[in-house]
Amino acid sequence: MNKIDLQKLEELNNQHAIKVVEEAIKLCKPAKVTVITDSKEDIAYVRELALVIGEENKLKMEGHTIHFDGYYDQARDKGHTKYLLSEEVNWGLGVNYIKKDKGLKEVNSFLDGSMAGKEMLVRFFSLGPTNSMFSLKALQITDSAYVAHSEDLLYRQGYEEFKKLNGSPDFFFFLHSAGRLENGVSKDIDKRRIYIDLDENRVYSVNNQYAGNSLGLKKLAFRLAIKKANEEEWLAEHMFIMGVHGPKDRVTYFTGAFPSACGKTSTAMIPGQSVVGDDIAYLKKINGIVRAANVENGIFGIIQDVNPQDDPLIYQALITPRELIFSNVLINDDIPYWLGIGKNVPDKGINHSGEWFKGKKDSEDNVIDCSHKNARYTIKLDALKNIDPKANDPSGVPVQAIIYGGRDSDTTIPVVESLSWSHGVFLGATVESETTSATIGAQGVRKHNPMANLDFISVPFKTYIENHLKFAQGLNDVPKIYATNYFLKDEPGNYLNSKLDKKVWLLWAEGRVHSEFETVETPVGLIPKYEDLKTLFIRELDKDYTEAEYIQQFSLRVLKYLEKMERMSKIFENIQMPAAFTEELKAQTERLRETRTKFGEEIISPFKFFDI
Ligand code: SPV
Ligand code: MN
Repeated sequence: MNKIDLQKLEELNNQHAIKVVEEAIKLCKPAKVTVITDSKEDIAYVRELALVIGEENKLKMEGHTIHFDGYYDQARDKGHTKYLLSEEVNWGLGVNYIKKDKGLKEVNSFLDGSMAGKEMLVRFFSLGPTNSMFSLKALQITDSAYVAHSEDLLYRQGYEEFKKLNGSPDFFFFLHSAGRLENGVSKDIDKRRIYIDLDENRVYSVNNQYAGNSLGLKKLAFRLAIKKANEEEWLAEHMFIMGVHGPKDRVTYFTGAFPSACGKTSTAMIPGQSVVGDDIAYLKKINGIVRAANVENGIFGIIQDVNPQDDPLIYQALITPRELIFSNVLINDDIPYWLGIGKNVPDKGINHSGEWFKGKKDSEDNVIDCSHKNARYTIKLDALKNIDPKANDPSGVPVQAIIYGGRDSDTTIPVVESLSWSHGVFLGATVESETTSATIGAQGVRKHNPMANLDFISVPFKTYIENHLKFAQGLNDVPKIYATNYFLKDEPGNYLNSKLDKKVWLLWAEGRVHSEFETVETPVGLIPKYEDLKTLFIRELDKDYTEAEYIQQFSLRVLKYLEKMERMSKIFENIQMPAAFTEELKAQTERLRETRTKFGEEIISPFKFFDI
């Protein structure tokens, strides 16, 4: 490390940070170490470096670059993402772990000399807004300028924030090496490892580049944050934050957790609303109300089906000059194309498989699409016209409602309000999503994904749910909780709702927060009244919503719901759960059984609950 870089590090006055960097240097043996501050020059240096070392290439439009991840490095590697633990644990929903000494030995052996001949970048970030009680500090060490550049777009600068630590070792740190590169991509994918050390607030990641694996600040810091949140009694959640715009300029903030392909981004981007964040939120109780802050400052979004029709605001951001990284799309004549772009795609070019032509197959005889299904764009949040004015507010935004969104074709109604906070936690903890053609494996299989957080919960499931249950205590204003399902189908398999209908569910929920609509109580929660939906459909979508549609969509499919409760009972029978949760499951099942007996029907019209 040269004098200037050393000085930058020493100016932080943080012995722990110095020690972490020194140890990383000793282990990875880089040819050069560069410390990046919050200065424009330093940040520009990283951007340039990504081009110089070929991890990114310039595209035709000003500021746009393309990065490719290896053909087998296109998504989070769940199998090789493990917790380093000193003893075997049972967290309830399964945990991928490795004995700490064994795991450390292995990952250290892969990191040993991994930066030989390469440049190590040392970067400081803030998770959450700066100058804020939400802010957690994070130190990223990487030999990937793509990783460091992506984090520039996605997170707030934290060099100055680190100074405010006053020497405290209370920060997360991430050591990443892309390992040996071939054509700009990680070569030793069989040695890809992501090992999380919860005790030391550190994560090691090696031989990979895909952001979900490589960027410490994203899903790796998220796991460390969940543990911290549980200890300190706040929530770290896989949630968007949005402003829902009700009548007369009223803005009501919602957070929402949806497993992939359940409508998370499309909800956050509903026309007329504003976005605070699209992936990870920290929620804290401040003076009796829940406030939430976006952990990030940018979007690492799925690009498939972003087109002028379905996603006009994101599309607009992607076709105008700005700092933007495309990953794993098709490049032809320095112009990016992707699946569902809404225009003709050339039949050749370069993509994540190298030279690509229409009909190209991989070594397992699978046809390679023009772009990967998980191809992405990385932009700053302020690239979007619908960014909420409070997106960077150090005190976050007040949260008045939480949505849990699942995906199933034959059971759950489009929108329901929970009967209570603990019933709402139950709704979140029992979210299921059916696999689609966009996911790997068989289609139509239901996967249980509590709070859309299954992959990231880093504490025993009981503890995680207890923390949620407790969170409402001491609040003056308890957020309402909703469950949505945008994917209900009729017998022949047609969707019962159009893509636009979710706007009505959302605005109904917004109105409920302000006591504008009455509800009908059913065994599964509070549902909207027909008249209110009819008014909202006309007001918001200029659409005539018929009584027949209401009956079809909001009928209680009681047998199907009972089947879901059976699936849940099976899952939870072997897990120690908080009594309040077990009660909710029992009570829910009881209410469904009684209703079935009382009406003697399998599908019960919502109108039948009106007179109870
Ligand atoms: C997700 O998969 O939930 C993402 C993308 O947000 S990743 O960075 O891979 O986690
Ligand atoms: Mn995510």
